[in-house]
Amino acid sequence: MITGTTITQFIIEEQRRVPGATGEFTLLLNDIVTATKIIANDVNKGALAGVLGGAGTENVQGEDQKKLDVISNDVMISTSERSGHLAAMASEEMEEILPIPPQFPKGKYLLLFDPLDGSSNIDINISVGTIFSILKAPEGKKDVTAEDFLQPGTRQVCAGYALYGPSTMLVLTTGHGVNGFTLDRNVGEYYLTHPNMQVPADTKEFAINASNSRFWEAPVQRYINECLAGKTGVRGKDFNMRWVASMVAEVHRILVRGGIFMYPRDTKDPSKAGKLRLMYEANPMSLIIEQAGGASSTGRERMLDLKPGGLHQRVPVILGSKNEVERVVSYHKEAE
Ligand code: AHM
Ligand code: MG
Repeated sequence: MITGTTITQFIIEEQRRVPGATGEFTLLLNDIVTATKIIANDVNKGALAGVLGGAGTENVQGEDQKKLDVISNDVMISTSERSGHLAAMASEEMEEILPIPPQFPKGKYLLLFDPLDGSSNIDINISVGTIFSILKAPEGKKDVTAEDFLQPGTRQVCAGYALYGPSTMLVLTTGHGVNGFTLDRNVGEYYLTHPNMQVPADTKEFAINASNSRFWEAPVQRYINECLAGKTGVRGKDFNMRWVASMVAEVHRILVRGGIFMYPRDTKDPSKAGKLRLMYEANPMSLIIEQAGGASSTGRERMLDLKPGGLHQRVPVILGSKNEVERVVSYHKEAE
Protein backbone atom coordinates (compact mmCIF):
# COMPACT_ATOMS: atom_id res chain seq x y z
CA MET A 1 0.00 0.00 0.00
CA ILE A 2 1.27 3.48 -0.85
CA THR A 3 1.41 5.97 1.99
CA GLY A 4 2.58 9.54 2.04
CA THR A 5 1.28 12.94 1.13
CA THR A 6 -0.46 13.30 -2.21
CA ILE A 7 -0.18 16.59 -4.06
CA THR A 8 -3.89 17.21 -3.48
CA GLN A 9 -3.50 16.78 0.29
CA PHE A 10 -0.40 18.97 0.21
CA ILE A 11 -2.13 21.81 -1.63
CA ILE A 12 -5.17 21.66 0.70
CA GLU A 13 -2.87 21.81 3.74
CA GLU A 14 -1.06 24.83 2.23
CA GLN A 15 -4.42 26.50 1.65
CA ARG A 16 -5.32 26.12 5.35
CA ARG A 17 -2.27 28.24 6.22
CA VAL A 18 -3.59 31.18 4.18
CA PRO A 19 -6.18 33.15 6.19
CA GLY A 20 -9.31 33.83 4.15
CA ALA A 21 -8.36 31.51 1.28
CA THR A 22 -11.43 30.60 -0.76
CA GLY A 23 -10.09 27.39 -2.28
CA GLU A 24 -10.13 28.91 -5.77
CA PHE A 25 -6.35 28.77 -6.08
CA THR A 26 -6.32 25.16 -4.83
CA LEU A 27 -8.80 24.16 -7.53
CA LEU A 28 -6.80 26.00 -10.21
CA LEU A 29 -3.66 24.12 -9.18
CA ASN A 30 -5.61 20.88 -9.34
CA ASP A 31 -6.55 21.64 -12.96
CA ILE A 32 -2.89 22.23 -13.82
CA VAL A 33 -1.90 18.99 -12.06
CA THR A 34 -4.48 17.14 -14.15
CA ALA A 35 -3.19 18.74 -17.37
CA THR A 36 0.36 17.58 -16.63
CA LYS A 37 -0.87 14.01 -16.13
CA ILE A 38 -2.58 14.08 -19.53
CA ILE A 39 0.53 15.55 -21.22
CA ALA A 40 2.74 13.01 -19.42
CA ASN A 41 0.59 10.25 -20.85
CA ASP A 42 0.96 11.55 -24.43
CA VAL A 43 4.71 12.15 -24.06
CA ASN A 44 5.09 8.67 -22.59
CA LYS A 45 3.29 6.94 -25.45
CA GLY A 46 5.31 8.84 -28.04
CA ALA A 47 5.38 7.17 -31.42
CA LEU A 48 2.76 4.61 -30.30
CA ALA A 49 0.18 7.38 -30.15
CA GLY A 50 1.37 8.99 -33.38
CA VAL A 51 2.17 12.24 -31.57
CA LEU A 52 5.80 12.72 -32.64
CA GLY A 53 7.02 14.91 -35.50
CA GLY A 54 6.26 18.39 -36.75
CA ALA A 55 2.83 19.99 -36.73
CA GLY A 56 3.60 21.84 -39.97
CA THR A 57 2.99 25.20 -38.28
CA GLU A 58 5.09 27.97 -36.72
CA ASN A 59 4.56 29.71 -33.39
CA VAL A 60 4.73 33.45 -32.74
CA GLN A 61 8.52 33.27 -32.39
CA GLY A 62 8.85 31.76 -35.86
CA GLU A 63 9.83 28.35 -34.47
CA ASP A 64 8.50 25.11 -35.99
CA GLN A 65 5.83 23.62 -33.76
CA LYS A 66 5.90 19.92 -32.97
CA LYS A 67 2.65 17.97 -32.80
CA LEU A 68 3.18 17.57 -29.06
CA ASP A 69 3.65 21.36 -28.61
CA VAL A 70 0.20 21.88 -30.09
CA ILE A 71 -1.41 18.96 -28.23
CA SER A 72 0.07 20.10 -24.89
CA ASN A 73 -1.12 23.65 -25.47
CA ASP A 74 -4.66 22.38 -26.17
CA VAL A 75 -4.57 20.20 -23.04
CA MET A 76 -3.49 23.12 -20.84
CA ILE A 77 -6.32 25.28 -22.22
CA SER A 78 -9.12 22.72 -22.16
CA THR A 79 -8.25 21.53 -18.65
CA SER A 80 -8.17 24.98 -17.05
CA GLU A 81 -10.59 27.21 -19.00
CA ARG A 82 -13.91 26.00 -17.67
CA SER A 83 -13.49 25.85 -13.89
CA GLY A 84 -13.98 29.56 -13.25
CA HIS A 85 -10.64 30.32 -11.60
CA LEU A 86 -8.95 32.13 -14.49
CA ALA A 87 -9.48 35.48 -16.19
CA ALA A 88 -7.12 34.72 -19.08
CA MET A 89 -4.17 32.61 -20.20
CA ALA A 90 -0.99 33.19 -22.21
CA SER A 91 1.29 30.61 -23.80
CA GLU A 92 4.53 30.31 -25.71
CA GLU A 93 2.46 28.78 -28.48
CA MET A 94 -0.09 31.63 -28.80
CA GLU A 95 0.66 35.11 -30.08
CA GLU A 96 -2.17 36.77 -28.17
CA ILE A 97 -3.57 36.18 -24.71
CA LEU A 98 -6.60 33.91 -24.44
CA PRO A 99 -9.38 35.46 -22.34
CA ILE A 100 -11.72 32.89 -20.79
CA PRO A 101 -14.52 32.30 -23.34
CA PRO A 102 -17.85 33.93 -22.40
CA GLN A 103 -19.65 30.60 -21.83
CA PHE A 104 -17.42 29.91 -18.79
CA PRO A 105 -17.28 31.81 -15.47
CA LYS A 106 -14.28 34.13 -15.00
CA GLY A 107 -11.90 33.94 -12.04
CA LYS A 108 -9.25 36.17 -10.53
CA TYR A 109 -6.04 34.51 -11.76
CA LEU A 110 -3.87 34.71 -14.88
CA LEU A 111 -2.06 31.61 -16.08
CA LEU A 112 1.07 31.67 -18.24
CA PHE A 113 2.75 28.56 -19.56
CA ASP A 114 5.20 26.94 -21.90
CA PRO A 115 3.17 23.78 -22.56
CA LEU A 116 6.12 21.68 -23.67
CA ASP A 117 9.58 23.12 -23.19
CA GLY A 118 12.63 21.54 -24.79
CA SER A 119 10.91 20.95 -28.14
CA SER A 120 14.13 19.85 -29.83
CA ASN A 121 14.09 16.79 -27.53
CA ILE A 122 10.53 15.62 -28.21
CA ASP A 123 11.28 13.35 -31.14
CA ILE A 124 14.42 11.82 -29.62
CA ASN A 125 12.92 10.59 -26.32
CA ILE A 126 14.85 12.97 -24.08
CA SER A 127 13.25 14.77 -21.12
CA VAL A 128 10.89 17.67 -21.81
CA GLY A 129 8.62 19.59 -19.46
CA THR A 130 5.74 22.01 -18.86
CA ILE A 131 6.50 25.34 -17.15
CA PHE A 132 3.78 27.51 -15.59
CA SER A 133 3.37 30.77 -13.71
CA ILE A 134 0.29 32.16 -11.94
CA LEU A 135 -0.39 35.87 -11.42
CA LYS A 136 -3.39 37.76 -10.05
CA ALA A 137 -5.61 39.60 -12.52
CA PRO A 138 -6.25 43.27 -11.68
CA GLU A 139 -9.21 43.49 -9.32
CA GLY A 140 -12.55 44.65 -10.65
CA LYS A 141 -11.45 44.77 -14.29
CA LYS A 142 -13.94 43.21 -16.68
CA ASP A 143 -11.75 42.54 -19.68
CA VAL A 144 -8.15 41.54 -19.09
CA THR A 145 -5.54 42.72 -21.62
CA ALA A 146 -2.01 41.57 -22.45
CA GLU A 147 -0.66 44.53 -20.39
CA ASP A 148 -2.24 43.03 -17.26
CA PHE A 149 0.14 40.07 -17.62
CA LEU A 150 3.23 42.30 -17.66
CA GLN A 151 3.92 42.09 -13.92
CA PRO A 152 7.41 41.53 -12.49
CA GLY A 153 8.28 37.98 -11.43
CA THR A 154 8.12 38.96 -7.74
CA ARG A 155 4.33 39.16 -8.16
CA GLN A 156 3.95 35.49 -9.08
CA VAL A 157 1.53 33.71 -6.77
CA CYS A 158 2.84 30.33 -7.82
CA ALA A 159 5.36 28.85 -10.22
CA GLY A 160 6.05 25.28 -11.18
CA TYR A 161 7.09 22.76 -13.74
CA ALA A 162 6.34 19.19 -14.69
CA LEU A 163 9.32 17.16 -15.84
CA TYR A 164 8.56 14.28 -18.19
CA GLY A 165 11.69 12.21 -17.61
CA PRO A 166 12.32 8.61 -16.57
CA SER A 167 9.73 9.48 -13.92
CA THR A 168 7.24 12.31 -14.18
CA MET A 169 7.72 14.94 -11.49
CA LEU A 170 5.94 18.12 -10.53
CA VAL A 171 7.89 20.79 -8.69
CA LEU A 172 6.20 23.88 -7.36
CA THR A 173 6.42 26.92 -5.12
CA THR A 174 3.76 29.21 -3.75
CA GLY A 175 6.40 31.39 -2.13
CA HIS A 176 7.01 29.14 0.88
CA GLY A 177 9.88 26.96 -0.32
CA VAL A 178 9.96 24.39 -3.10
CA ASN A 179 8.47 20.91 -3.05
CA GLY A 180 8.77 18.07 -5.55
CA PHE A 181 6.22 15.34 -6.25
CA THR A 182 6.61 12.14 -8.25
CA LEU A 183 3.76 10.68 -10.31
CA ASP A 184 2.75 7.13 -9.48
CA ARG A 185 1.38 6.09 -12.86
CA ASN A 186 -0.57 3.13 -11.47
CA VAL A 187 -2.36 5.22 -8.86
CA GLY A 188 -2.57 8.33 -11.07
CA GLU A 189 -1.43 10.60 -8.23
CA TYR A 190 1.63 12.69 -7.48
CA TYR A 191 3.26 11.98 -4.09
CA LEU A 192 5.53 14.31 -2.14
CA THR A 193 8.99 12.81 -2.63
CA HIS A 194 11.27 15.88 -2.51
CA PRO A 195 10.18 18.14 0.39
CA ASN A 196 11.87 21.52 0.86
CA MET A 197 14.29 21.34 -2.08
CA GLN A 198 17.49 23.39 -1.62
CA VAL A 199 20.09 24.47 -4.17
CA PRO A 200 23.62 24.12 -2.72
CA ALA A 201 25.37 27.52 -2.69
CA ASP A 202 28.51 26.19 -4.39
CA THR A 203 28.94 23.92 -7.37
CA LYS A 204 31.45 22.37 -9.75
CA GLU A 205 28.98 21.92 -12.60
CA PHE A 206 27.88 24.32 -15.32
CA ALA A 207 25.36 24.12 -18.15
CA ILE A 208 25.66 26.28 -21.25
CA ASN A 209 25.38 25.72 -25.00
CA ALA A 210 29.12 26.00 -25.75
CA SER A 211 28.52 26.07 -29.52
CA ASN A 212 27.61 29.75 -29.00
CA SER A 213 30.85 30.60 -27.19
CA ARG A 214 32.24 32.89 -29.87
CA PHE A 215 29.07 35.02 -29.58
CA TRP A 216 29.11 35.38 -25.78
CA GLU A 217 29.87 38.63 -24.00
CA ALA A 218 33.24 39.00 -22.24
CA PRO A 219 32.04 38.32 -18.63
CA VAL A 220 30.50 34.97 -19.62
CA GLN A 221 33.59 34.02 -21.66
CA ARG A 222 35.74 34.85 -18.65
CA TYR A 223 33.61 32.76 -16.27
CA ILE A 224 33.52 29.70 -18.53
CA ASN A 225 37.23 29.95 -19.37
CA GLU A 226 37.99 29.97 -15.65
CA CYS A 227 35.79 26.88 -15.13
CA LEU A 228 37.53 25.14 -18.03
CA ALA A 229 40.97 25.95 -16.61
CA GLY A 230 39.93 23.88 -13.57
CA LYS A 231 42.56 23.07 -10.95
CA THR A 232 45.26 24.85 -12.92
CA GLY A 233 43.37 28.17 -13.03
CA VAL A 234 42.08 30.80 -10.60
CA ARG A 235 39.18 28.62 -9.45
CA GLY A 236 41.54 25.91 -8.23
CA LYS A 237 39.04 23.12 -8.86
CA ASP A 238 37.88 21.06 -11.84
CA PHE A 239 34.38 21.63 -13.22
CA ASN A 240 32.01 19.29 -15.02
CA MET A 241 29.61 20.28 -17.81
CA ARG A 242 26.06 19.22 -18.79
CA TRP A 243 23.77 20.43 -21.58
CA VAL A 244 20.42 18.68 -22.03
CA ALA A 245 18.86 21.51 -24.08
CA SER A 246 15.75 21.14 -21.91
CA MET A 247 15.56 23.95 -19.39
CA VAL A 248 13.24 21.94 -17.15
CA ALA A 249 15.75 19.09 -16.92
CA GLU A 250 18.65 21.50 -16.26
CA VAL A 251 16.76 23.38 -13.52
CA HIS A 252 15.70 20.10 -11.96
CA ARG A 253 19.29 18.85 -11.88
CA ILE A 254 20.35 22.12 -10.21
CA LEU A 255 17.58 21.79 -7.61
CA VAL A 256 18.73 18.28 -6.78
CA ARG A 257 22.53 18.63 -6.80
CA GLY A 258 23.42 22.25 -7.54
CA GLY A 259 24.95 23.85 -10.61
CA ILE A 260 24.71 26.94 -12.76
CA PHE A 261 22.60 27.23 -15.92
CA MET A 262 23.17 29.96 -18.45
CA TYR A 263 21.50 31.01 -21.66
CA PRO A 264 23.23 34.39 -21.75
CA ARG A 265 22.88 37.32 -24.09
CA ASP A 266 24.93 36.74 -27.24
CA THR A 267 25.58 38.46 -30.53
CA LYS A 268 24.42 35.58 -32.74
CA ASP A 269 21.19 37.43 -33.49
CA PRO A 270 21.60 40.98 -32.14
CA SER A 271 17.84 41.56 -32.37
CA LYS A 272 17.32 39.06 -29.52
CA ALA A 273 18.29 39.80 -25.91
CA GLY A 274 18.56 36.06 -25.24
CA LYS A 275 16.84 32.85 -26.24
CA LEU A 276 14.54 32.16 -23.32
CA ARG A 277 11.30 33.94 -22.67
CA LEU A 278 10.80 36.01 -19.50
CA MET A 279 7.14 35.47 -18.71
CA TYR A 280 6.74 31.69 -18.95
CA GLU A 281 10.32 30.38 -18.78
CA ALA A 282 12.72 32.68 -16.90
CA ASN A 283 10.33 34.11 -14.28
CA PRO A 284 8.76 30.87 -13.02
CA MET A 285 12.15 29.10 -12.97
CA SER A 286 13.73 32.08 -11.18
CA LEU A 287 11.07 32.06 -8.45
CA ILE A 288 11.61 28.34 -7.93
CA ILE A 289 15.39 28.72 -7.79
CA GLU A 290 15.24 31.68 -5.39
CA GLN A 291 12.74 29.89 -3.17
CA ALA A 292 15.21 27.00 -2.99
CA GLY A 293 18.03 29.32 -1.88
CA GLY A 294 19.61 29.88 -5.31
CA ALA A 295 19.86 33.04 -7.40
CA SER A 296 18.76 34.17 -10.85
CA SER A 297 19.90 37.15 -12.88
CA THR A 298 20.16 38.48 -16.39
CA GLY A 299 23.82 39.18 -15.54
CA ARG A 300 22.91 42.80 -14.89
CA GLU A 301 19.65 42.63 -12.92
CA ARG A 302 17.77 40.26 -10.64
CA MET A 303 15.38 38.41 -12.97
CA LEU A 304 12.33 38.73 -10.73
CA ASP A 305 12.66 42.53 -10.57
CA LEU A 306 12.47 43.05 -14.34
CA LYS A 307 9.50 45.08 -15.54
CA PRO A 308 8.29 43.05 -18.51
CA GLY A 309 7.99 44.86 -21.83
CA GLY A 310 6.10 42.19 -23.76
CA LEU A 311 4.40 38.84 -23.40
CA HIS A 312 7.01 37.01 -25.46
CA GLN A 313 10.03 39.10 -24.41
CA ARG A 314 13.37 37.24 -24.39
CA VAL A 315 15.96 37.63 -21.64
CA PRO A 316 19.46 36.42 -20.82
CA VAL A 317 19.25 33.79 -18.05
CA ILE A 318 21.91 32.97 -15.44
CA LEU A 319 20.54 30.89 -12.56
CA GLY A 320 21.44 28.28 -9.97
CA SER A 321 23.91 28.00 -7.09
CA LYS A 322 24.04 31.38 -5.38
CA ASN A 323 27.80 31.91 -5.12
CA GLU A 324 28.36 31.05 -8.80
CA VAL A 325 25.54 33.31 -10.05
CA GLU A 326 26.89 36.14 -7.90
CA ARG A 327 30.34 35.58 -9.38
CA VAL A 328 29.01 35.89 -12.94
CA VAL A 329 27.08 39.03 -11.97
CA SER A 330 30.25 40.52 -10.44
CA TYR A 331 32.12 39.84 -13.72
CA HIS A 332 29.40 41.81 -15.55
CA LYS A 333 29.79 44.70 -13.07
CA GLU A 334 33.58 44.70 -13.43
CA ALA A 335 33.30 44.77 -17.22
CA GLU A 336 31.06 47.83 -17.22
P1 AHM B 1 11.70 25.85 -26.66
O1 AHM B 1 10.79 26.61 -25.73
O2 AHM B 1 11.46 26.19 -28.08
O3 AHM B 1 11.70 24.38 -26.40
O4 AHM B 1 13.20 26.41 -26.37
C1 AHM B 1 13.66 26.47 -25.06
C2 AHM B 1 14.78 25.48 -24.88
C3 AHM B 1 15.21 25.35 -23.44
O5 AHM B 1 14.52 24.32 -22.79
C4 AHM B 1 16.68 25.03 -23.57
O6 AHM B 1 17.40 25.48 -22.45
C5 AHM B 1 17.08 25.76 -24.82
O7 AHM B 1 15.91 25.97 -25.57
C6 AHM B 1 18.06 24.97 -25.65
O8 AHM B 1 18.49 25.75 -26.70
P2 AHM B 1 19.62 25.26 -27.74
O9 AHM B 1 18.94 24.36 -28.71
O10 AHM B 1 20.09 26.53 -28.35
O11 AHM B 1 20.70 24.57 -26.97
MG1 MG C 1 10.12 26.85 -24.12
